[in-house]
Amino acid sequence: MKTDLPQTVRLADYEPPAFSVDAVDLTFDLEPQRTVVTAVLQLRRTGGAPGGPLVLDGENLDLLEVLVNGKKLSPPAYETSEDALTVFDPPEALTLETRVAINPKANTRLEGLYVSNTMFCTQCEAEGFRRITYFPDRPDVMATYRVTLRGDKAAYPVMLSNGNNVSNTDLGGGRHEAVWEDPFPKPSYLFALVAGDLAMVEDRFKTQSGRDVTLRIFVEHGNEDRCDYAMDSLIRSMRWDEERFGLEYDLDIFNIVAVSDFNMGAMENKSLNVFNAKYILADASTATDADFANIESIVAHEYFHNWTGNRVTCRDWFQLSLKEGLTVFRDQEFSSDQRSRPVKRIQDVRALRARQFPEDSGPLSHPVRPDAYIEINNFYTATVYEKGAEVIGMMQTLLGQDGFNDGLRLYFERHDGQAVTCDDFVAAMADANGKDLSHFKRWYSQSGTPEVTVTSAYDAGKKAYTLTLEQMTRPTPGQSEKQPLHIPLRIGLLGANGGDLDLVSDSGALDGGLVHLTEERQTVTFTNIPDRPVLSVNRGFGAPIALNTDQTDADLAFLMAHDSDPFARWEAGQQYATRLMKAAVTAMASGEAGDPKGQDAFVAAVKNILEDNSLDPAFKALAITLPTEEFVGEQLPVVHVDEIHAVRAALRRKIGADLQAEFRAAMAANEVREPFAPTAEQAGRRALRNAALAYLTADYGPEAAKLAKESFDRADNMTDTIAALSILTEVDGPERSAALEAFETRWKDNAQVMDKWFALQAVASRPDTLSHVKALTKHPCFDIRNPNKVRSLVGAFAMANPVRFHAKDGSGYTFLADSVIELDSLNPQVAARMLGTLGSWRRYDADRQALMRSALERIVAVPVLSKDSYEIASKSL
Ligand code: B3K
Ligand code: ZN
Repeated sequence: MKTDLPQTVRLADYEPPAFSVDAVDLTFDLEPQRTVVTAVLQLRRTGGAPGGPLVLDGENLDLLEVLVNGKKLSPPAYETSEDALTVFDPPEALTLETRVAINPKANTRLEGLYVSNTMFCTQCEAEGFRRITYFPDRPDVMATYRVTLRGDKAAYPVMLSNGNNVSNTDLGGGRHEAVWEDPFPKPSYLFALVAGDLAMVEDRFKTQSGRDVTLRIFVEHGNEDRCDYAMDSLIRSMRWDEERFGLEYDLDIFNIVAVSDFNMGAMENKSLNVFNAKYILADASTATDADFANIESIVAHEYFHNWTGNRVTCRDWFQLSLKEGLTVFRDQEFSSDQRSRPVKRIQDVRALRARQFPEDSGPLSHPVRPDAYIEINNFYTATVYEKGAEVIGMMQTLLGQDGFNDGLRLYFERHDGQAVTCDDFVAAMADANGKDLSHFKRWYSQSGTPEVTVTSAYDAGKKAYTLTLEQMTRPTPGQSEKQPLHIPLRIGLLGANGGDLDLVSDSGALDGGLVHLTEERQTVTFTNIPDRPVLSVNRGFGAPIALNTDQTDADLAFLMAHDSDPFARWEAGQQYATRLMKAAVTAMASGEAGDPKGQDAFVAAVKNILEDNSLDPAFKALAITLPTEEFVGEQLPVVHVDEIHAVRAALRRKIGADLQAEFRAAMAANEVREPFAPTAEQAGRRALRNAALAYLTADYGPEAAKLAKESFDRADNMTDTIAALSILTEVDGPERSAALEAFETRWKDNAQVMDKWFALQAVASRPDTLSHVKALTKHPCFDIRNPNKVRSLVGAFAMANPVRFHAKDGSGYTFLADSVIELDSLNPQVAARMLGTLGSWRRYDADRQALMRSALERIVAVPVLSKDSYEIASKSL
């Protein structure tokens, strides 16, 4: 908790550790309210001032004993403070033994060792290990660990830690002991332990070199039959990483544990991944297609960390994207190979635009490699993760897949077992390919989304087509001057028949279909172009930029129908719809009528997509979905909340009304009649069927209520159930409460499914939503200590319901601030996450600005505020 103003940590101040730790021996005597941790560290001076003290991190520890080389110390030979243990005059090499007591049961932060239901579990990344024992808790201190767990045999029959289980002993008196040894040196943030009465599901995997690996998933009793998909995803990830990158698993055992109380999605602890149960447990009746896809990608992500993160880790937390950007890139590639690559790309771009673009244009904008932080947990951001992955993807574009693989091989050759930097990664990529990536590297240090403006000119006489490309990045906090970046742009020119023209240019910037935009302004001239072509630019969204072009509405409709790049087809539709909605919002905000006629051509283009038999249903579902209200808001100088909501809803109603027959046909054609399977193919049909249903019910009238209720009653899987229920939460008839009650009665004992029920009510655009949300905080299934519940109710309301969260009277802001303040004293990490949406206050009208600011000011003024919330709230102001 903040006593003085919290300190800023800076990359520029990095110093190597004064002492390294060669080996760690930990013993846990596990009791929920008083666990005693004995740590024996083999330390060696490797830096710092000669003769300087040994300083170890430690927070919330009750120190019982300190021994150096077997001799007990007393003050003043050592000293403790709120966050450290200092040992004076330490020998150059020493064995340090400490004994501390901690209270896992009282740990509501869910960092360090805590109790979830009745099981013990840990979360150490980023700085949780210091809440378990005194240690140089920084990623560049890598050591081998031996861990002894002692606990009640009946309460904790399962006791797990990293590495191999080397012995199990009955201690008598109802207690037992398990010893685990991890042979791979690792940073403390990858330490984990789990103890509890857990059920287990087991499978096996044979690696390409013939190692037999035992795979286990531990869950609460009763959930054993909901682990199949996670296990299958794990096996597919292991195979894929061998095939794509030649990376093989390195131990004989790999464990996953699912826990109900978890601050994030999952954690890649060496050989003992701990997961939010939400991303393990699934079956047709409880999980949606989106849940299955998330499980697949998160299981893969954590598994992939074994090489990108664990074997090679980060030197310091500024380098977080070294492991996170790279591992996101890897899990995205995996999912693309398992499912549809274009569909995956569209989903990833939607997520990037929804989360990273606003971050990058707001007060919390930071580079992929940040250079300062107050609380590192605040930097597990869309920028570090998703923009970081885009930067890796651009390197693959620049080097080609083979060149990229060579770079990765060199990276592991050089750095296996080390804690390194983003510079080391780029150097391996550059050296393996004989390329200079120094200009490209600005993507790591420069924040903000580059805006690229493309203007075209066609010279009919010369049959030449010239593009002028200009890039600009707006100032961001701490960076007023911006430099041009190296932006690879995939370009296509479509001829009158919709096919791609051959690209011929004498410009050095063109390389295949790729234009390298490296300066502020460049021109590229294509020759031998018979007629004015239609331009397709930034195909595949190869660069994470915002684009302005001089494409006409007709160009966009043409691209929607013909572009050979599926991403670009989708994107053309999004740009077209955005254009129409922006115009209508601007007109409405200034009291004008607008020009609804312009919308007919767009509806015709949507009809085209629906009826194009060459497209798969998953793609169609995405292509007919309008950009979100948030996305439209970002394209406007001022976010006119109510007008945007009204305009988007009206456009959806119009599309639904104009294409009734087409949507009915799409529903019928995409009905899944065979038994449920979580395949991409079935998921695609369900997505299109449900998108069609949503259009047919877009007016939320009595007919809509009937149709949605029918669909709800007939649904035999969670995807269709949720699709219907999300419509029913908007209607006014009796169908609404009937469906919500039926759902609650059926699922009240399943926490994960109830999360969906909370979230649906929180995102309903009805005027009475906030009063429902407030009432739901008193529901027996709601618990402010459970992060999933907070995210489902408070998070969904504040982050996915713009029209109600931004209610003109400020009630949404007040509710959020109250929730954040209450949560901050329990779980700062989750509290800080919730308040991010207030940071965009400058984007709204004057009244909302004032209300949002005062909510932020109220949070900053809390006398005992965590540094997590302090950093987000104060930087937002
Ligand atoms: N590395 C963890 C995230 C830890 C977050 C700490 N606040 C999960 C992941 O990215 O795989
Ligand atoms: Zn990760």
